[in-house]
Amino acid sequence: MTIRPILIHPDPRLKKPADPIATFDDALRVLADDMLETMYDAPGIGLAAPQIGVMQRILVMDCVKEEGEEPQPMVLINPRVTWESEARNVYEEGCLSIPDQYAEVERPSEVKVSWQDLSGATQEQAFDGLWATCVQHEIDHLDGKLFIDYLKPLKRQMITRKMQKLKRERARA
Ligand code: K1U
Ligand code: ZN
Repeated sequence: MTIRPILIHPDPRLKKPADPIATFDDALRVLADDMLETMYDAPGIGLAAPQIGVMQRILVMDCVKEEGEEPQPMVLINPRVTWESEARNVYEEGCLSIPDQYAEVERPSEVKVSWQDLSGATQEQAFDGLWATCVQHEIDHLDGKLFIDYLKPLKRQMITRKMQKLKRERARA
């Protein structure tokens, strides 16, 4: 398994919709393993393939945060929201592609998601709480959308400028 570098905003690959996956082979299993290792190493609770520069519709997540609790890694391929609740939830979101920046985002508090697993079989499950927030944040990545796109333009601009500065500093180091 390999820890892959995570792209930092702004990057054109983070703004582009990813392509559906049609081939369920060993290369896809390697990609999923690498994404899980990259997510746990970061550390994060989710990761979408475009964040490591792979423009395919696959995401991983594990929202079990408590020490000592059994990890619950999930791999979702070609995921889509099939139902969303009218009830909304506000959560202070972060993003591995926008380090150290957090902002409140309002989303449906429950969603039903359909996806394919690594064997290509279709699965469907309802998510709530942090899992619901996370799966929506990750599906947004597959559609080229970032959590800062929900913010007022001034706040978004401020965060983008901070990230441009961070990238310049990292390039010099
Ligand atoms: O997609 C990503 O950039 C990962 C992101 C997912 C996410 C966080 C919060 C709300 C919605 C989606 C992260 O994992 S940021 C890091 C983070 O939240 C975290 C890290 C360590 C422990 C607990 C949480
Ligand atoms: Zn993110």
